[in-house]
Amino acid sequence: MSEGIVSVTGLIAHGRGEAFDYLLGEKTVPEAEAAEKAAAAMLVLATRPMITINGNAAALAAKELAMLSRSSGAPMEVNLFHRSDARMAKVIAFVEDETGEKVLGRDQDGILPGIASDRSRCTREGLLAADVVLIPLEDGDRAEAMVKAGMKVISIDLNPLSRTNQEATVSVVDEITRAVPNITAWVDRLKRDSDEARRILNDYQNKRNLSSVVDRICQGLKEHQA
Ligand code: PTJ
Repeated sequence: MSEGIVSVTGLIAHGRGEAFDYLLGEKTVPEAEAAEKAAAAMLVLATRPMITINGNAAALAAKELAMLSRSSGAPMEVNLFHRSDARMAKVIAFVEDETGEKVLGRDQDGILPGIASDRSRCTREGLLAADVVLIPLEDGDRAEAMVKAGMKVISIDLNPLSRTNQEATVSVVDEITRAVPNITAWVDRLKRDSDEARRILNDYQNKRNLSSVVDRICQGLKEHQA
């Protein structure tokens, strides 16, 4: 945050994430594993997958996201909620320095419909052309706008009740630095087996998976109380 990569509200979001991670035992729960597998299947079956990165995702997992980008062929694009030209340049430079990869976002020539002001800005080549988008630690309005724009959305968000997770096509309730390498490992396996990827997606039910995470948290709390 002191370097201007994470916003002040982003720091608060990290704290919220830590609280949910604590409730989940700070580990990848079986529901997260299932969602990570489905996320990988969706990425390998996509025509134009892409990864959108905000300040939080950049600070926590730039290197992990770049590995997923290389493995899945999904380009990375920086999109900021608390946007200024200076912060855009800073976050893009940070991700490029950390990863050695080129990142989209310098030339925001597109508008994601349905959200106000600068938050709608993105690239035509990246986000607007995508059919499947990975959105780690994303805000609910932007997630909803992407779904309305017809994109399939994969969220990574530790709060199973967040609007982002409720809107997403595949909701990964796991800590970003555990989730992304798990998704990458599955992409590496599934990219040679699209039949298996299709089977995984057919069997996967996002709403049921999300309810099961909530049940797991409630059960954990009851056991703690007993
Ligand atoms: O960098 P900007 O300007 O684009 O700002 C990004 C904001 C702060 C707007 C963006 O991160 C955001 O919308 O935050 P929210 O709405 O608080 O959503 C972030 C979600 O990520 C929350 O539900 C947190 O529980 C969750 N979260 C926090 N830390 C982690 C996490 N999920 C996975 N891994 C984490 N480490």
